[in-house]
Amino acid sequence: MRRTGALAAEVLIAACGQVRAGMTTDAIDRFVHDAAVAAGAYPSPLGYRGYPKSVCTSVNEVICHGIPDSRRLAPGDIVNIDVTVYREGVHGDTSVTLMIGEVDEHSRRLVAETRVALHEGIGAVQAGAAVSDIGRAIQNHAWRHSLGVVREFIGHGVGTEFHSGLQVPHYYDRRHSTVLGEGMTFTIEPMLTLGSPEAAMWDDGWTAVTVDGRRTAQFEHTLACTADGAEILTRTPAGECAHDLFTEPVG
Ligand code: EYF
Ligand code: CO
Repeated sequence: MRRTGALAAEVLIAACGQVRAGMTTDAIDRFVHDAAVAAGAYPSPLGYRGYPKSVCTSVNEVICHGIPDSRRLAPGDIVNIDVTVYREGVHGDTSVTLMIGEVDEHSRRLVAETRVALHEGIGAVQAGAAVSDIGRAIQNHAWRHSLGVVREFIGHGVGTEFHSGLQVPHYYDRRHSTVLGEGMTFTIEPMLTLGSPEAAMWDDGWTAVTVDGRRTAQFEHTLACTADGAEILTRTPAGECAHDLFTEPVG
C-alpha cells in the first residue's frame, strides 16, 4: 500500500505539472493513462463499473466522476484530478483541486478550506476512534467557513479492492460507529461546496454536479490507521504530494 500509494502521488504530481489553460481534460486522461502503464500499474477507474476513462476530471460545478473529454480548461476554472492506480495487488487513490490562472476569491477560499478540511478529517484518525469522528471534524470545519458538505459521495475502504466495505462519510452521522483499528486503509475525500451540497446527475449517468451550479472542490488521500494517528500513504518517498505543491494557480 505504501509503494502503490507513492506511485499514485507521483502520477498525480506529474499530471498536475502538465496542466495549463487551453489543455483538454482528454489530454490529462492520456497523460495519466500512459504514466500509470509506464510504471507497471493499471489505471483503476478504466472499466470500473463501466467507467470509460483512466482518471476523473471534475471542473467547477462538477462534484466528482467528471469524464475527460474535449473540453478545454480556461483561466478561472478549478479542476479536480482524481488518480487511482493498481499495482502489486493493491490500489492507491488520491486527488487534488487545481486552480487555472486567475481564479475568483470565493473559489480560492473554497479550494483552500477543502484542503484544510481533509486534514481536519485526517487528524481525527487513530485506532479506537469512530469513523463518525472523521465526518464530524470535516463538517465542523466546513460549516465554520459557511461551506456545504456533499453527502451523496463518501470516502471508502481501499486495498486489494478499489472500494471495500468501509464507508467514510464527510458529515457527522453517529450511526457510523465502526471503530478504527491499526492497519485499516481507507480514503478521506471531502467534497465541499460554495452553495447547496445537493447533487444531481448528468444524463451520462456518471457526472455528479451541484444542483445550483455553484462550485465545489475536493481533496483526497489514502490513509492507514495507526495506534496514534494516520499515515498518509499517497505521498512520494520524499513526502511530497500535489496538495502541497500546487497551492497556487497553474497555467
Ligand atoms: C456515478 C463509479 C462512478 N468511483 C469512485 C466509478 O473513489 C473514487 N475516487 O476517489 C472513485 C473514482 C471512480 C469511480 C472512477 C469511476 N468510478 C461507480 C459508480 C458510480 C459512479 O458515478
Ligand atoms: Co476514492
